[in-house]
Amino acid sequence: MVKLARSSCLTSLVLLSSFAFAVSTRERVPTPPLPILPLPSYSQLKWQQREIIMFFHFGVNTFTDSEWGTGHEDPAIFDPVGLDANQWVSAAADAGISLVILTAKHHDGFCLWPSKYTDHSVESSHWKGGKGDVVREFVDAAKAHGVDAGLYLSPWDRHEPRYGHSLEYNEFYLAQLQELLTKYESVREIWFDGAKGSNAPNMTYYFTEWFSMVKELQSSINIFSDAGPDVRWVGNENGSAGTTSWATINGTALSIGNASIERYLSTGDPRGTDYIPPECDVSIRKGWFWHKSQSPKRLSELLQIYYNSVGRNCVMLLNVPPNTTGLISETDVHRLKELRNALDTIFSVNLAERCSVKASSRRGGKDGGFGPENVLDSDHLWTYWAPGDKDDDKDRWIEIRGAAGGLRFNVIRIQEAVGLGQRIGRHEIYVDGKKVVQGTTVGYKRLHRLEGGVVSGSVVRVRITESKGLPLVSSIGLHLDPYWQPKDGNWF
Ligand code: FUL
Repeated sequence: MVKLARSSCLTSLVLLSSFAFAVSTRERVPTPPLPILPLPSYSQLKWQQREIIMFFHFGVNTFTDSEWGTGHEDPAIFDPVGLDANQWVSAAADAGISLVILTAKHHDGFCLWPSKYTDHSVESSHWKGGKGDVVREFVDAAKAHGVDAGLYLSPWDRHEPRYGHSLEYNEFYLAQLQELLTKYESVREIWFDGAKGSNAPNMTYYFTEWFSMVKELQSSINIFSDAGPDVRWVGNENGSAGTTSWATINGTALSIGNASIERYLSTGDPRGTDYIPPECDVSIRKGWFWHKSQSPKRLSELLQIYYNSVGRNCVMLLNVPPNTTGLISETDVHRLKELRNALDTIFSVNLAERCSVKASSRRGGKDGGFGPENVLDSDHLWTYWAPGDKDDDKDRWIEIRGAAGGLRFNVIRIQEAVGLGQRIGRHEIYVDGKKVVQGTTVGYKRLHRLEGGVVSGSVVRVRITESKGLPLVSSIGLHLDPYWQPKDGNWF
């Protein structure tokens, strides 16, 4: 017995050591490089990929032809007899938009849902005999169209007498927040607007309590405010981020409603310790609310806004206000369709797809999985070109090679694998050896609409001249934008 046990012991030793040998000689699969912190959260990544989202400003201002209500409006004026939230959401869905945000309460304090904490709401209006609920109709329509819903709840409330009494008002505001975030199922973005009139009473908002409560009640929500914590304001309302646009920023340097940080908000900070990407809020018309006298911006202006927001690592939040009937005006629906058609025309064809691609080096060698061909696949986040560790950081490049003179384009798109951290600080682009772009950040998406118009060539080289660690490029596109005629000028 003893002998037998010894020999089986020996056999297992031999087996174990040959297994260990097999493990140690197995070829190592190259791994992704270490992420560079801070990283986006799952919800932030999802938000970023939406690219364009939509705002609906609607309330008593729609009926008084104003932008900031006084708080003394008679609820009886609110009577959108033909209100159809399905028409709003279908206009958004047809434009390819996957998240819509409604002003549940603007600065005038009038609530579009029957809040039990105030009588200044739809319940006191004539609309549907006081039995209506715009927020309910809005979230139901969004759900029916497979679109996500978000809500705006103005902190500044010109109707509520508790405003100016910090504790009482914060309790009231938190009560309304709880109502909205428990009654209307899943809410994907909540908008805390920092705006308030210069003569408004002093108020301390209890942001820490607000934000904690929001996260407690909604698991996949992004909180927007001037300072985040998930999405930050871009610092202006014209839909334009800085040409340098970091998603990273120092959260501790930010405060809500502080005009002196507007530039910092628009550029972000390469040394920022927090990942809080910018959102560009802008209206399709001059005002946020519907006014009979206003009409939608031209298509060329909307395209410019797209390039200056989505093309600069931001999400574009486009406001399209319902009118007094309770519908999105036909002119605006038409403009949205034009915008979608134009974006599809420009970006559905990537001329680089027909080309070969080459790079200065690649992580893990030929079959390492990080080759330059990854920039031409349809995954714009998790497959990417990574240069080798030993590549000279002064000369990291990736090249698209077409037939001689065979490429004609006027837009270059570059995307970074931001899931591993935003890294690129400077880049240059050459066409057949001639520099056509001198750029800074890339981020989730960088679009360069060439100032000189259409270029023809065969080799497009993107050089990464500054990066935090290895640059990781997830996608490159060469596009032809027929709407871009820079020589005609006068675009904005
Ligand atoms: C601003 C507000 O004062 C405007 O009325 C609008 O709601 C815009 C989105 O934010 O700060």
